[in-house]
Amino acid sequence: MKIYFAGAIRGGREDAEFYFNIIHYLEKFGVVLTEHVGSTELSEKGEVSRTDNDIFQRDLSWLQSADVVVAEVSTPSLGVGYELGIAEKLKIPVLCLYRPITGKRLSAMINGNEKFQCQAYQGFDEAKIHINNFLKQEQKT
Ligand code: 6IA
Repeated sequence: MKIYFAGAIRGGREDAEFYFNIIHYLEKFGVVLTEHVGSTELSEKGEVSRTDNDIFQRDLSWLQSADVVVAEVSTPSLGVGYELGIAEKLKIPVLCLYRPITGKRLSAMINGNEKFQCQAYQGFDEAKIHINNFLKQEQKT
């Protein structure tokens, strides 16, 4: 199974450790195409050795080849929102994980889209349950 993980980069790296843990867990189920998104060494500046156009082209072709998309959407990110819109158009199943934070609400364009499975979680154990349920469903189809 090819898994495209999406998480904020220039949107902010506050949740990088969550991304890292989720990616590590997803690797039990298949290949995570976007493993670098979880790198705790990666700053908001992102990959300096590639141009933005290289990054865009590469990520888009990975997304087109993905069987499923898992996104951590607690930190708002233009790039993640764009990837989710494309995934929907490509009919790729999407799981959006987020941690409810007082005073912040998930965008209605994500939470209100019935094609996405949006699941709140508090800790990593809860995130793992959502991932198991989502991938079990997708492995059956
Ligand atoms: O708008 P953002 O930068 O927060 O968008 C983040 C999303 O766009 C992620 O889910 C990535 O798949 C994609 N993306 C944005 N910037 C990069 C990027 N920059 N490299 C790969 N994917 C990117 C370079 C940093 C690299 C070392 C991870």
